[in-house]
Amino acid sequence: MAPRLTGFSGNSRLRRVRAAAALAGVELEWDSSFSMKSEWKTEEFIAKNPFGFLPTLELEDGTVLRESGAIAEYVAELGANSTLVPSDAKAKAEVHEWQCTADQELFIPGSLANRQLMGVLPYNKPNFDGIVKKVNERLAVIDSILVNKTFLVGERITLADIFTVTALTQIFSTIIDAEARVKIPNVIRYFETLVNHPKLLDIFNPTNLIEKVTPPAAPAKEQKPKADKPKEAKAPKPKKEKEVDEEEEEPLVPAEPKVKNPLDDLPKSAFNLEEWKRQYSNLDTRGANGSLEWFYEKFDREGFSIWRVDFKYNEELTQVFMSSNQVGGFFNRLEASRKYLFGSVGVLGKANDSIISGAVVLRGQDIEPVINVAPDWESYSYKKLDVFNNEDDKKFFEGSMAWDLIVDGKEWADGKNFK
Ligand SMILES: N[C@@H](CCC(=O)N[C@@H](CS)C(=O)NCC(=O)O)C(=O)O
Repeated sequence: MAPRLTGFSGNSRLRRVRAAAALAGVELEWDSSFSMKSEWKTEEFIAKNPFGFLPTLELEDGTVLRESGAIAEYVAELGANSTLVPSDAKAKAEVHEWQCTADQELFIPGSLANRQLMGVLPYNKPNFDGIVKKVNERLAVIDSILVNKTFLVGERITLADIFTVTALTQIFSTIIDAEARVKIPNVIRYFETLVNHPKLLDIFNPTNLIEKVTPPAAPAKEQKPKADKPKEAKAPKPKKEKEVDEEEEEPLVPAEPKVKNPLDDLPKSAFNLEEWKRQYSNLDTRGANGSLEWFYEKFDREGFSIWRVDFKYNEELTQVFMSSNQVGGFFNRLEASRKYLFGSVGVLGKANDSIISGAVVLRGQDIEPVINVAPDWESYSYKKLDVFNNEDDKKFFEGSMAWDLIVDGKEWADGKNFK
């Protein structure tokens, strides 16, 4: 049985292993339909791979190898006559050098900066620009090394090239745009040679190089030195307090509000949001005795409202799992409104042709006091739904709740709940 590779297609770390296998002539079993949506973090999987990261390679004797670099190395050495890992100790160390450079100097900083673009980490312009500057400086060094070289170590492709090209695909598709790439012509020539290698063509294409880095449209507030005035507790608040908010540090998960929330002063409601969250988690969504049936029976239209949520910048979305992480980040930043909010938001469509859309149920009739605790709330548009009188609104709401929503032919691919 061929070793079984598990990982997301289009992921640079997975490509690293597949490229090593393709060049070394090693057959791997790999399910190309595997995606972030797949139910992979099972108890059984975590027992074998406690870090829970992908890719992994499961061998015939049950061993599960992790770390894409180590897996690529193992696969490269399985190949008969493979020259991907030189036998000479010095050349082998040089290959390792490049593995470290690719990971530590390009891939990891690139991923940290990209997480800021995706909203998984708070966007902080000086920090983002600082990382991109460092990465560009390193690319300039690599460019000078490649002036007279086709490959990085010796005269043939080695793992050094596979590690480097996978880091390049990652940063070129996220934080290093066309304007930066023209400054490194030798790196680009090298990159083109590798991604168009006949054995690698299928693995690396499409490369999805970005034209221009676009900072988040409504950037999360940058961290500024604290003002002298005493810090106010973070809580949903009316618009006018925004300037105060700008001066606060923004933790990834905001602290519990310590002041009384105006939403607590609304007339008491018989609809229990916490109970709805339990019903939704425990019952099938649709059908007789499903959670939607419960919802329609108990919902209080005066005390709560239902809203459609749409990301405003869908054209910037790339991989489905990255967009799904973005929704997760948005939900994390709504922590302070947990008592007043329930949400079911998904990524619909496929890589490079997707949208983020879904529905939320919240306390009161106005969305802003509940949602504006998330610094990026203005990156989404909101429309109140009337699920009791409007069939389209009802269909949309139910599709969002049941995770089978289709919008303009785009099917629900992955989703997150805020509970
Ligand atoms: N150093 C590891 C990193 C693995 C990693 O971060 N994998 C990501 C996908 S790129 C993952 O599994 N993310 C899922 C999660 O964090 O739950 C490697 O190169 O294999």
